[in-house]
Amino acid sequence: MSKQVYVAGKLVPAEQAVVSVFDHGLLYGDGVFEGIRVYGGKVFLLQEHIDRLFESALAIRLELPISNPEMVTAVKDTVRANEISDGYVRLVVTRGAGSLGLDIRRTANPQVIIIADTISLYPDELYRTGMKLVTASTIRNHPGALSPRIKSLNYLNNILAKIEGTDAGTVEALMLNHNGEVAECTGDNIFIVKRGVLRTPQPDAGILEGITRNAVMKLSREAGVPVVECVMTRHDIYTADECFLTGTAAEVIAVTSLDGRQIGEGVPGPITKQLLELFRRLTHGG
Ligand code: PXG
Repeated sequence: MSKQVYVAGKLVPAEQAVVSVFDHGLLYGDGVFEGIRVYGGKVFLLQEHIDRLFESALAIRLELPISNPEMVTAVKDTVRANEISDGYVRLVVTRGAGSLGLDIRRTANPQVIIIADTISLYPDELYRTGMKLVTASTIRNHPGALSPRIKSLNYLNNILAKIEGTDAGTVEALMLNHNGEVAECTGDNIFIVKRGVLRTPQPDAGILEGITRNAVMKLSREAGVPVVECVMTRHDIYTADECFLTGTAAEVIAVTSLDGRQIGEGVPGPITKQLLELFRRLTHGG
């Protein structure tokens, strides 16, 4: 069976799924996207992802050509057509083809693209041992320039930070905001545990409000572990009992050092392990 991609309102074989070289998504990173997991044939937290996509589009003044419920159906149809049981959906909306200029009034036909595929994950080993992080010198986008709450097609900010992590031999990198406070990682949100309380930066710290983040905060509260959204500095991470990241691809993964400094006992902590277990139960319908 050949891979089917949703583009221009229908499913077509992958090799026929194309957009114009004049599309402002390509020319200017003018568009929005989502990354969603499929577990056991079910699209995980689909409505939350579509709602965030519509909010990102609203924030960049991009009017989607299909409605929210139509988008839900299109994603489900694409997953089914590709017989994906455990995998990944990439949902992309571009401004559409236009002239070689910034004026959006000269663009037409925003493109909705849906790709359902397999996903490459961090090795199991990393979940057992925890990952190392370094702080990138590249700060997160200033919210007054381009809000990190928008999941836009312009990810250069994060890519530059990720390169710094790769250069330092880590798979993720910590990004600070314009005030020097902890924001998030390049594709994951960050949490610490201190004296039995979960702490994470608030949305207006200049972060993407992760859907995994929100799900883990709910699981934590239900398990009796309080959660506080607050300003965090690297001092809080260096002196934390536990640290972990959350994200669609990563799920929940322990962080055991930052900038070469050991965090807590240097191994995945008990609350981190409990939340990973609870999250995995949630993804598997438990
Ligand atoms: N922060 C940033 C900057 C992200 O891009 C997250 C946090 C976590 O959000 P969610 O909603 O996933 O819990 C993200 C998500 C990819 C990819 O292919 C990236 C993300 C998600 C899925 C795939 O690079 N980033």
